[in-house]
Parts: sequence; structure tokens; C-alpha cells
Amino acid sequence: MYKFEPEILDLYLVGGSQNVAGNQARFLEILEQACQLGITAFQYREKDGSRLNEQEKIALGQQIRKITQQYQIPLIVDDDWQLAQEIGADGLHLGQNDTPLIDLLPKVSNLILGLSVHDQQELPATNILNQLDYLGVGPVFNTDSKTKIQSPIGLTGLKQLNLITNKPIVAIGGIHSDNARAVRATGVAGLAVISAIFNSPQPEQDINKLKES
Ligand code: 3NM
Repeated sequence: MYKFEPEILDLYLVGGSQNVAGNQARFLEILEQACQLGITAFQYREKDGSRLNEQEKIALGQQIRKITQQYQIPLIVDDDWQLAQEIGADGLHLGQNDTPLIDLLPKVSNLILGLSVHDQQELPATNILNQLDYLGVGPVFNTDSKTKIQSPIGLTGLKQLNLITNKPIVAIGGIHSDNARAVRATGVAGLAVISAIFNSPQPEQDINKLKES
């Protein structure tokens, strides 16, 4: 079990079987390669077109857990606190429309906790904010990886949000090796990506570029 450190946000990979057209073997292969090449956290996000049922999610989650444990990478589960506990994950990431954190707190107090925020209006009240370890902020740019996406906040919006909160921020949405440096220049703690790694024809090169940005 990991204690939260902002450094784990540095290069935060997000994904689920839907990001590789349901090919679980390919998914695990890319995850393992990314762990070897130095991602600093992984978020298991089975959503947006996922075809897995609960049992299949648990089975895939257990395989993910083995890989992340082997490489000592913190594993965070999106949205589903029961899945997070079932597979022994290190953290839980919640969206604005997921179960309210106030109701969940007693069940997830052992986990690293993150919340997705689009703009200042979505920042939670201080009593909730105090329970969170980090914020996921986006989409910074346009992205095809998420349905029901809000309008991009751009680098200016990201920088502003980073200035008004003291929580570490991981930026997300349309981040690739060619714009990573500009995103880091806003002062955020790290970058979260799906397609930049899962859809990359040259993952090794792209992961190195994302890390060095
Ligand atoms: N959340 P890609 S954007 C999962 O804005 C997710 O909260 C977002 O995928 C948010 O790196 C997004 O391929 C998709 O653009 C990120």
C-alpha cells in the first residue's frame, strides 16, 4: 500500500480494455512495457465502451495488480470503490458524477484519493478537498478517449486552476509527447495520458519523451 506523494503523478497512465479494442492480452502487454519504461502510476479505468462484466473486471484487475506490484507502481481504480478494495488497489479516482466522496469516506479511508475537476466551480468544499490527495484536471485539449467530454480548458485554464488550489494536479486530456512540455510548464505535478501510450505506434519513444518533457 502506497502513501501518496505528488511524485507519483509525474507520468500517470490511464486505461482499460476499451482502449485496445477489448484485446486484454495487448492491454496487459502495453501496461507492462509502460511500467518497465517508467510510468509513475496506473489508473484502471474500465468505461466508455468497455464490454467487461463485474467478474471480468475483477479478473483483469487482478492481473493488473500483479504487474503494478511487480514494478512497484501505485494502482488507482477509477470510480468503483468495491473493485478497488477487491483487487487491493492503492487508490480510488472519482469523477464529479460518481458516488459522492462524503458517503464513501468510511469505506475508502485506506486509499489514495483523487477527484476530476474541470474548472473552479467544480472544486469541492474544503471539508472534502481536505480528504483528497490530488486533483485530475481537464480536458486540457480535445480528446477522443472519453465520451461526454467538457470543453477544453487549455493551458491558461490549467495554469489558473493550479494557482488557486494547493492540491497537486495531474493534467489530462489530449496530452501527447509533442505538447507535454507546454503542459508541464503550467506548474502541474504531472501528466495523465491514455492514447499517447495505448495508441502509440512507438511507445518506447513516446514514453521517454513524455518523461523527459
Ligand atoms: N478524463 P487521452 S479527459 C479519462 O477531462 C479522461 O477529466 C478527462 O485521454 C477529463 O490522453 C480523459 O487519450 C481522456 O486524451 C484522456
